[in-house]
Amino acid sequence: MAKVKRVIRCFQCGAILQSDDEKKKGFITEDLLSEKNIKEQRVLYCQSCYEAMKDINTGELNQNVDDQILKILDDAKASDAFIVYVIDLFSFNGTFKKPIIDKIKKLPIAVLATKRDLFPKYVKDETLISFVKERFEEVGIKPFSINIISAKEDGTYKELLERALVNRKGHDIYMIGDLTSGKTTILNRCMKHYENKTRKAIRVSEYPGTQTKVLQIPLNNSSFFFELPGLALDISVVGKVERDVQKIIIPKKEIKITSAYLRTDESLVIGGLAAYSLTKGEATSIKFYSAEGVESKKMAYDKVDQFLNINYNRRSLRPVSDNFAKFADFDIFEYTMENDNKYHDIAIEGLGWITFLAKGQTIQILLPKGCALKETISKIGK
Ligand SMILES: Nc1nc2c(ncn2[C@@H]2O[C@H](COP(=O)(O)OP(=O)(O)O)[C@@H](O)[C@H]2O)c(=O)[nH]1
Ligand SMILES: [Mg+2]
Repeated sequence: MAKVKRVIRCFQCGAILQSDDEKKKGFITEDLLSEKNIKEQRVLYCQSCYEAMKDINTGELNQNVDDQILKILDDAKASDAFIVYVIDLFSFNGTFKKPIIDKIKKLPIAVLATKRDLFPKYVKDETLISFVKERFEEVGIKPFSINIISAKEDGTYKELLERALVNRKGHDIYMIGDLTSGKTTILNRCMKHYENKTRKAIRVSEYPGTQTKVLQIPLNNSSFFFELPGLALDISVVGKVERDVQKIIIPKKEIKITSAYLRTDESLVIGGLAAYSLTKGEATSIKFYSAEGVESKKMAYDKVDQFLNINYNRRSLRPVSDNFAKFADFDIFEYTMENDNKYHDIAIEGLGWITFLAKGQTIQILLPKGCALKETISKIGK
């Protein structure tokens, strides 16, 4: 009788893995191609794919920064402008783009964190503020101020406008923020309280020296408010899926919380887009935070691949994106948690996050390729 051996392929390029010839396709070191790794169905990559992917997520993801925006921010920097930085509280880790941060970090930055209404009432504003503050400090920004706001409450906008006008100390104001972070909503509310005391008109026109259209609002005869184009959501799930999928994953009302209890080798699959799996450690209660329409389902870890394959055609667990059809369209990362008995979050940018007590578990996350993952100590978790 012939012996049958399972052929193991690279999860990325599909090459058959071998550890005989480093110069040939699919090479992987012998220790990685061990019986144990194969038995445990560890995801394996050939050496050259692994090298090519190393920087993804652990280093810097492939973020596009519009040169024109950087050019505009050169002016902001040179003129000591006041920056209004708008973030969407549900998802803003993808907003931090190093070239942009480098231009603005020495300027006074007022952070407006929008969509407060997506969070339950019991979450205190101070909690959200300290979360935002930590994230900005991580990238080297000490915000001048942080305001937590919601379009559902009209009261705050007059005060915000007045404060910005005082704090700018006569300098221009530049508003930046991701696409769909809520800039237009804020501007519309503030404009109700704005009075044009100049002879200049409010207009959308090319920013001097660029081909980029910018909203310009005169503040007095020598200074302006500029609204920059929205920053691309290039490392967010939102930026990688079709419009109808975006509509499902962007929350419109209070975030849905799904509870699950994962034993070792169980997974919570999130539509056809992601999965959180407990691959090592004791059984763990998790909570998954997402938009209302995002469906999730618990299953055995070793059924996930097959399920995603079938679900791509059947669409029984939504949302499913046409852009994420096969293995190679996803990334897999593994977090080995501390054993600090504190609540931690692991967020998939634009899609949601899980919260759980860290007890040294290994959590594996499958997510759309090129999207950011962020692990933090939880502020609102329990
Ligand atoms: N729930 C909620 N939705 C908001 C809030 N602010 C903006 N939005 C929604 O977020 C989406 C993007 O807002 P918009 O102001 O156009 O963002 P912009 O792309 O930065 O100009 C729209 O669907 C808004 O209705 C808010 O405070 N709460
Ligand atoms: Mg807008």
